[in-house]
Amino acid sequence: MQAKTLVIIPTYDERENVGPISTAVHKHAPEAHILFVDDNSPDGTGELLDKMAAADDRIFVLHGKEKAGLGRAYISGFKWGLERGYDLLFEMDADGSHDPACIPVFLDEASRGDLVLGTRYKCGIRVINWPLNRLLISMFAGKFVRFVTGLPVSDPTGGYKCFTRRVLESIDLDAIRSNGYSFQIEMSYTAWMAGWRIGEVPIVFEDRRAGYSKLSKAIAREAFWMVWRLAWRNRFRRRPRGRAAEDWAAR
Ligand SMILES: Nc1nc2c(ncn2[C@@H]2O[C@H](COP(=O)(O)OP(=O)(O)OP(=O)(O)O)[C@@H](O)[C@H]2O)c(=O)[nH]1
Ligand SMILES: [Mg+2]
Repeated sequence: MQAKTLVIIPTYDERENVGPISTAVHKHAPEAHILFVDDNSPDGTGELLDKMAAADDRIFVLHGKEKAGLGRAYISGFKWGLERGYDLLFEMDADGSHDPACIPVFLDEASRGDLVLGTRYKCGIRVINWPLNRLLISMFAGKFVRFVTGLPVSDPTGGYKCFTRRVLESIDLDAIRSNGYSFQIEMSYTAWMAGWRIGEVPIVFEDRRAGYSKLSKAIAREAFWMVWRLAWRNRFRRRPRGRAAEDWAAR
């Protein structure tokens, strides 16, 4: 039987992007359901999503009251998906940076692993249309996360990923505190520390086609401090603990 798949897409002012992204998801994964989590976007994305959901029974929308950050949007999306019995829960940006053509590759890897991360930086660099300074910051941030926490992945700030249900069920979602890039790091780090097997698949990342970036200095600052906080939480231990460590070694 095919795994019940949910693609969660947070949106804030993504009016031009939500139509094309849902068409592309269904082109490559016709049976997947899509859950948009919109934070009352001033540009009317929420109303457009309601129309799309009314026209296609594979599309769903959650509405937040105000811009509460990417992390909060995903946490409410995960809870929604777990309550409704999905087996695989994807994270994907709305802006076209995460190519839905990769979904089948994630699905294949998820049949062997517990958490699958899209990576821009393993076996080469696959980032299109980013200014050099942004690329260097992103690559350096990845190295920094690995250096401080030991998390053995090549692109820990990436936001294109696929969780199996068991991983999300094992995580106390209400205890996940971070919101911006550090949300991606905190989720993967928490899964890894719990002993889950992490797989990586190569993705090509393209800068957003339309709309504007919501990245801010505050988000970068949050990520810097969160990395230290995560490492401290486990007293700078660099591998999963207890039974989890045995599970990890056995894999
Ligand atoms: N619901 C919700 N979605 C958000 C929020 N902030 C960002 N998003 C969405 O999260 C995704 C990633 O945000 P982006 O602004 O693309 O961040 P980024 O990919 O790091 O930066 P750019 O690609 O340069 O814009 C997009 O789909 C955004 O619309 C938020 O506060 N609430
Ligand atoms: Mg983006």
